[in-house]
Amino acid sequence: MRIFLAAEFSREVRKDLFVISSRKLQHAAPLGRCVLEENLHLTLVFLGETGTETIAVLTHQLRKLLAARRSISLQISGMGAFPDAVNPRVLWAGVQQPNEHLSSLQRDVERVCKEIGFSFDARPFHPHITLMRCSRKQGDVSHIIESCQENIRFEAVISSVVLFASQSLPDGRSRYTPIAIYPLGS
Ligand code: 3AM
Repeated sequence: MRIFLAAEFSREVRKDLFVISSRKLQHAAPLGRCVLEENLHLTLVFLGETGTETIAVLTHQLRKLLAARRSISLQISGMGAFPDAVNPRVLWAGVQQPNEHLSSLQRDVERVCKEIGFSFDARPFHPHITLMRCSRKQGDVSHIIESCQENIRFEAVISSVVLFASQSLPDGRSRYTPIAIYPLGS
C-alpha cells in the first residue's frame, strides 16, 4: 500500500480553502484540478509502498507518540507553487512560519518512521496544503498567486494526524483513504 502521514483540518477550514480553490483559483487557472474538499490535508511525511506488517508497527508507535502531544494552532496564510510559479505542478496554501509546534510534530513523526526503517531525502519540511494540481500547459501563475493569496488567511487547529493510503485512479486523480487516525491530546 502507498501511504503517507498528514495533519488533518476541521471540516470548516477545508470548506473555506475549497471555496477559494474551486471558485477563485479554478476560475483564474482553469487548466488545473482542484484537490477535493475532503482530501485537503498537510502532508507530514510521504512513506511510499509499505507492507501491512510495517504499517502495524508504525501505527503502534505513532499512537504512543501522538497521544502524548497537544493539538497545534496555526495560521494558514499565503499561496505558492511547486516547483515554481513559472512551471507550476502544484498550487498550495502556506502556513505562517515559524511554527515550532508544527515543526516539532513533523520531526518527531519522521524520527519514529526512521526508527522503523523508513528513509527520507534531506529536503527541508515545507508545510503546505495542496489546493490544485496543474496541467503541463498552465504557464506562469505569478499573477494568479498574487490575486488569490490575499484571501488565504485562516486560523486552524490540527487535532489529529491521519495515515492515508494513496491510490492513483485511471483519470489521473488520486484517491486518499484514511487507514488510521491518531488524535493529539488536547
Ligand atoms: O500533500 P501533497 O499534495 O503536498 O505530492 C504527494 C502528496 O503531497 C506526495 O505525497 C502526498 C500524498 O500523495 N508524494 C507523492 N509521491 C511522493 C514522493 N515520491 C510524494 N512526496 C515525496 N516523494
